[in-house]
Amino acid sequence: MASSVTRLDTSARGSARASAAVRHDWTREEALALYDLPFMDLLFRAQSVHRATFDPNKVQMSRLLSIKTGGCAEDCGYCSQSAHHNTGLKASKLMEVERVIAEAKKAKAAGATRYCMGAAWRSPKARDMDVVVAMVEGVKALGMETCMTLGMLSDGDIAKLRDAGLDYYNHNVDTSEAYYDKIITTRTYAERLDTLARVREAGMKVCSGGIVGMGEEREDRVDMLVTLANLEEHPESVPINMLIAIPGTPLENAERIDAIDFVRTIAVARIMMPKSFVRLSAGRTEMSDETQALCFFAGANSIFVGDTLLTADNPGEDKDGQLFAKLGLSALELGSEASSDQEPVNSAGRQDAHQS
Ligand code: SAM
Ligand code: DTB
Ligand code: SF4
Repeated sequence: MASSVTRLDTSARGSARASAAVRHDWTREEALALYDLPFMDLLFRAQSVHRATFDPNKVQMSRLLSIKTGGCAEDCGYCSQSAHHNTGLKASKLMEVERVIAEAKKAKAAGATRYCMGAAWRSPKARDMDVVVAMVEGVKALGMETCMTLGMLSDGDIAKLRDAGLDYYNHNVDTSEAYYDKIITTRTYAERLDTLARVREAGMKVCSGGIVGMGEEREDRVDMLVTLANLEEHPESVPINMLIAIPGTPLENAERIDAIDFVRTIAVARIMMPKSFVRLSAGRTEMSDETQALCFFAGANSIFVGDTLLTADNPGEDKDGQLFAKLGLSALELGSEASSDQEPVNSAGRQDAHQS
């Protein structure tokens, strides 16, 4: 390992452009060597990779809505919505389309560009599909990007969502394949990968990431990132959630992940998936401004906004407004994403200096 650390260490000081190459052949050893780099080298390298593609002072903003809450047949050990756990959450039926559109309008007014609708299902029932299709069409008509997370999908469901114009489908791998059965037993890792592959095949954008802080080892964190980075195409969006330990779930007493380890996970995701949006997702209410700032420096460039996620709390507009003002961050507007063909610029419009 010492030699690969040295090699990575050297390239950390090399060209930001070269290190932003998109690869799909990452090994666990390479990923671990990145994870174990001296923190300053890791962050410098992640920030260099980040600047090769993105404006480092812009953050994409998504808003979540739980369109069907609780009573879920799956046994995901972290989840407030599983019928297997006693979390005291009140289950509800699928929301009415008009209400979803009204909520999406509010989110747009508050600055969100993408509306993510989540349902506590193992997979949607046929009768639900007409309703979710109407939701996609209604939210799209507002001029927002749409994302749904509905569990596993049949090919028919996928075609309906694609034809409705759904932009992103979220389906997380959640953790490493090795750790997975400590967390979920009712759905396999292979089933998750299969759903992701079929969504991609149908031409939709993929949002896939996972959770850290579930008692996993650092090997599990990097294995999860290797799985994501070695997909045929990188997910356009990679949510990294910090476990929100929910009373009544099997993970209620999980030991909190060290903030530096969380930042390392974000940095490795940024380096391995250089052109993807890496989302600093669940768990921000428990993070200091300083931890979040380090996550942005490590290459996170997307967040969930608003005071709720699906069932849990999120910092909300005022707190995020203050944080963004302190850090000089601002919202990424729709259609303004830097593409890999562009010269990287910072928000002051200057081209970033590249080292050679
Ligand atoms: N039921 C659908 C599914 O699981 O495919 C969609 C909704 S589910 C809540 C979406 C993702 O949210 C999960 O895969 C997990 O990564 C994340 N998540 C759920 N509960 C969480 C928690 N307590 N802390 C952090 N992340 C969580
Ligand atoms: C993702 O990776 N995180 C979001 C979204 N995708 C669907 C969900 C976070 C849920 C946090 C716990 C809750 O609100 O219940
Ligand atoms: Fe159900 Fe999704 Fe929660 Fe798992 S994460 S229990 S599938 S709502």
